[in-house]
Amino acid sequence: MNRPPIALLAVDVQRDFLPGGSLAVSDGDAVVAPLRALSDQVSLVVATRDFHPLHHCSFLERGGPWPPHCIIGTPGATIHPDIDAMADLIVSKGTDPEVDAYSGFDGTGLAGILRSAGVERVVVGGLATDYCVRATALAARREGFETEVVLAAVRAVDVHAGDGDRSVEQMHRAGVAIRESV
Ligand code: VGL
Ligand code: ZN
Repeated sequence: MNRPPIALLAVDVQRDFLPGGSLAVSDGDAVVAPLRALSDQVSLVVATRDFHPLHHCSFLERGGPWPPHCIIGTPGATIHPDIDAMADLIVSKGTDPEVDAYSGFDGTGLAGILRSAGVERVVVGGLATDYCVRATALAARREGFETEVVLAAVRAVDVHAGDGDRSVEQMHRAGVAIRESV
């Protein structure tokens, strides 16, 4: 018997989260090379994207915490070309103007898709450690997948100093395996 397929979840590697973007994560482009290397270790690559309509409820103008970002149809929403090229599947989240979604499992059907493909284990990287990576990894674990986060392949927003490190601790306590490098 072949071993069950492993999926890489490349979270929100989009122009607005990369240096120069509207919600740039510092050193965010450092995740691309490790994600490319990880893609060679899995049989399925899923890219998630934050995909908001104009005037999304998470934007400052609506009393939300964030500047406008990843607006559908704008360059800022586009996935980094290297990640786009290796993705077998792209899932969009945060598309409802009235609901924010940090997890790639939130309203996307991703858990069912992975189970249908026989996936039991997921490897998670991307942006940002303290928001969408954290939410996606915790949801994967909750959905029953063996879940691993690769530190070389994530970067944090760190609105408050230490947010990224605290998120890693929280994921670890929730049963997510933490791997340092590819
Ligand atoms: C994210 C802030 C707002 C993320 C998405 O992808 O981590 N962060 N929307
Ligand atoms: Zn967002």
